[in-house]
Amino acid sequence: MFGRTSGLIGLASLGLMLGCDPGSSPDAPQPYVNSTLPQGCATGELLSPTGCVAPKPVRVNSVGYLPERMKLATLRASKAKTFDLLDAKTRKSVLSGKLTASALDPDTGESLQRADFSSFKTPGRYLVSVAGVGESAEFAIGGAVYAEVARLAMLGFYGQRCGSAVELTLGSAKYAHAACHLADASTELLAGADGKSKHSGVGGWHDAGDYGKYTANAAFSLAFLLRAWEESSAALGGIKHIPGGAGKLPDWLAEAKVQLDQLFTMQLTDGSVSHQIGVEVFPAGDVTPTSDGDTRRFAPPSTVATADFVAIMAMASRVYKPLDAAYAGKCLKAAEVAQAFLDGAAAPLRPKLDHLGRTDASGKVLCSSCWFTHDAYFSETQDDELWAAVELWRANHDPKLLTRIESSLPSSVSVNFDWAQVGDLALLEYLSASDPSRSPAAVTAASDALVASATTIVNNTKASAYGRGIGAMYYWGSNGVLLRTVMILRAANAVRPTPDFVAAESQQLDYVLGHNAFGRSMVTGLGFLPPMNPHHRPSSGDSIPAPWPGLLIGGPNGQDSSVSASTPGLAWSDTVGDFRSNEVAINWNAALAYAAAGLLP
Ligand code: 9MR
Ligand code: ZN
Repeated sequence: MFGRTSGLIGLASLGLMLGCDPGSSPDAPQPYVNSTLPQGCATGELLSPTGCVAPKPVRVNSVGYLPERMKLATLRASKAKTFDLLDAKTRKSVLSGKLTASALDPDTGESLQRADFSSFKTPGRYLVSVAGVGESAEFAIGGAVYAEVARLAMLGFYGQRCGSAVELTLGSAKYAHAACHLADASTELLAGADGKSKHSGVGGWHDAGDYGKYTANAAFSLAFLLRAWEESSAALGGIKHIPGGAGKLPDWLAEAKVQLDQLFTMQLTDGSVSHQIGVEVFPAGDVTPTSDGDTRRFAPPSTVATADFVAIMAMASRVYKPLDAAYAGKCLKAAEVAQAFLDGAAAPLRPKLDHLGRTDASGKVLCSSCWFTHDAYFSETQDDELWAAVELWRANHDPKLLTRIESSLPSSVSVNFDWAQVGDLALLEYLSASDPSRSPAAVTAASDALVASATTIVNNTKASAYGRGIGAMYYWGSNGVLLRTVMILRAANAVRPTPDFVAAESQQLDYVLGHNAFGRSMVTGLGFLPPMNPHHRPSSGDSIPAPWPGLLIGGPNGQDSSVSASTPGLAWSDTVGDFRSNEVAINWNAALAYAAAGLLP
């Protein structure tokens, strides 16, 4: 009934095949220089939030390592045979070890040596030193190293808030914008009563470096935050990222509620859900949220958006119930109304976004691949309906729904799932339910699929120079895909506890925090040499040299980055025009928040 399509990594190229440049103005990437950035670092140095800094030859997780987990550092092949772990303050060696023999990393073409200091567990601040080569950035070893990662990831979401004033600080930098996009959104593309009525879509988060709001990606991102809360609520209660506090709810759930509240506004009178709020043509790269004056419109509804809405509202009803039963009830009702629409729909609704082409006076189409004509976050798969069914069943325990679900569960779990493979999320959510009415055979089959995927992730992690669970897959949003493997590993470990599943988890975070070919953190405002020029309009439009904090950039993209694809592991450039490797997006940040959440003390 729900069908299963694969879709795996065609995603990145899909946008290109459609002739679209999502993430930027449709016509061309818009490279430009933020003139407020201090220029002129010395050769060999890069700008960091604290000034010009030389990259370090020894690459580490520049935030830190948990005492009981793997601890790896990597350097270009050298004559050195040994390394030292130095106490950062005394600079005395606390551990000496052997470097591995050099080995070629095919992803980057670099020959590398590795230092393993996993056996050292004493909390403190350290660096890795290799005689004749140099040192790593400083990092911590400690039980709470991921607390700041989780807090910053949530601060990243806070900074993406739309429709309300936002003000946050990091160090001495103060980031702010007044309430934006208060006219959200025109209903002219909606049919019937919805097209005539005034309908406010204000609120939520900006999706990415653009200001669009997309139901499918909002729901997908929320699923990670809500699942994190269910798994780690005790620890997450201590994450305080909202300036001035959140009020009654814990900050984590208050942040998620900002987007859930906006999603209610996407639902139309017949229960269906608008695919997105967007513009015809993206504003220029340095337009701030409040100076973005283009008309924003509700897109017509889509099956994908409606099903994802059902799923996330049903999930939210479960998660918010203990804290706010009335809100939980409202969420469940909205989910049921949307599901009733889907049940009555004769055929899947595609978003039909292609009737808006800007024309000149003579009627010539000026922008044949306008943003709004692009099916952002649209996939032909029906696994969105499976995800909806699973979450609804977890809310209402309807046995008929369970029968349908169990006959439609995917037989495999993609190691690299993203917004277009929510069937994988459905399987994970099915397995996490404690409902005894599940068929033991279906549970076993789903567990086997999950464990097989986690085993592949472990094998990839072991084979990859930097411990990447998705190995050499480098495409649009690969950092998010990489961190999403943590959800598979964690879920697999819950059904079949396996030390390798646990060991591979933190290595994914190591990668985005500096244990990578660049030796740089890929989260703004965090760790060593973080991105300074993300494709993120609020960052480009303000006068602060460092970008808005807590945002994970998309990461190496050898398929369609502006950087050479022969060594895909190097295909990231910290330039504002490179939206294919250097944009930010809520589904990537959600994976970061989720991954860090499970590693808190
Ligand atoms: O994250 C999306 C990625 O998986 C797709 O390959 C890419 C092309 O379709 O689009 C990415 O999402 C972008 C979205 O379509 C529009 N806002 C910016 C998003 C991040 O680049
Ligand atoms: Zn806004």
